[in-house]
Amino acid sequence: MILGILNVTPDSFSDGGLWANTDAAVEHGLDLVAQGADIVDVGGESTRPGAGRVDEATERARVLPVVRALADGGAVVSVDTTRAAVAEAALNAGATWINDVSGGRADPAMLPTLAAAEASLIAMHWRGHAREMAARADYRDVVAEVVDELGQCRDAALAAGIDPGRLVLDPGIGFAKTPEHNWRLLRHWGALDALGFPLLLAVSRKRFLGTLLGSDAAPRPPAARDAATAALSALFAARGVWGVRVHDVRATRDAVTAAERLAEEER
Ligand code: PMM
Repeated sequence: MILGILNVTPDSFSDGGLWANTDAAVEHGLDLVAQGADIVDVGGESTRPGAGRVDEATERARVLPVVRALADGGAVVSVDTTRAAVAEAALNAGATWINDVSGGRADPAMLPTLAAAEASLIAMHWRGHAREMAARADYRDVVAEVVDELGQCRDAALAAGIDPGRLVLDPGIGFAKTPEHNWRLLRHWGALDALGFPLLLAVSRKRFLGTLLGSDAAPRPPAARDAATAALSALFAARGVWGVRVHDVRATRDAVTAAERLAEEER
């Protein structure tokens, strides 16, 4: 599955401000579908490291009209939110997926709300909101701790009544993690299979790719990280990851198609 990213925000790290008005956002979302996105992931609150929270009314005003128009246009829509009330309104407006970067932890009403609505959930590994997360990038064994903490998220989601067939897990690359933590998680991705659920890889344009392609002091700018994003997405698609979440859908769709064709030949 390819999730195409649609940030309806003025301040997201790579596409902030580009799709901040409803018409531009809807047009871009439909374009992502035309480029090969299976799901359009609409976000109204930036989770970039250090970002402040937006209030609920602003988040709703950004997201809901876009969700409604995309769903009316036939797109499968996911909403990237940590607020249960925004999730509920988005589901009523036609979204079928909620992508919660806090894995249900930020808002205690989230998991019961999604269970009642029979929504599908992407639950990400999380250690705190954007302001706090850099200070929490502290692990003895990042792989074991992420597996353990994400397992607790999975258990909470199932205990709340979320259908196991509607749950996807994501280790949260770049969230409370240094570049070294991210690379370790990617290297030991197989350990996440022990969680027993489909997995999402979300590396698109992230800073650890910028520092890889440039330097710590002068990272490659976000929009010039798409080839590296497509390469990792293709490698992980060939290994059977459930989905990838990307900004540049066209490049990733082509890369994934070629990688899967080769994987088919090898079977
Ligand atoms: N990263 C961002 C936003 N939402 N959702 C999931 N499930 N996983 C992620 O890694 C993730 C996310 C930050 O990137 P963006 O600002 O480009 O959307």
